[in-house]
Amino acid sequence: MKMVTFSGFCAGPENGDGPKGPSDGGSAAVLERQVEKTKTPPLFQVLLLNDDFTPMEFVVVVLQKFFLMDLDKATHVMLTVHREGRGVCGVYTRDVASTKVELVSNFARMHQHPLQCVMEEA
Ligand code: TYC
Repeated sequence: MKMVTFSGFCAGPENGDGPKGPSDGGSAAVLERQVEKTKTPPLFQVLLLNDDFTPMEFVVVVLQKFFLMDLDKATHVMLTVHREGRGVCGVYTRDVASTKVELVSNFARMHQHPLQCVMEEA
């Protein structure tokens, strides 16, 4: 969405010393046109990657705990990752996505699983 605003500035010599305009007896007007561009922030997918060692049950717990999925949804996403190599857990702004990646990675490391969680622009 683009917004256009005008900031008007009018000045004129109050004591009559300044330059005189051709028709207004000495006042000057400046109009500035400003175009404000509002950009929507980029979104990032958070993904889990498959590996051969992380237990399926652990991945389901991760999806429930950090991505607020119910058991059915978490099982479905886990099986997608298992079969296809990767799967989307959610789409977030940069900071939220980055925090999820950190939390999941730390949780997996804490439990000594090699589970990889990454983010990429949507
Ligand atoms: N492939 C793992 C297994 O057979 C399960 C798994 C699923 C691991 C998803 C990681 O992101 C993952 N135990």
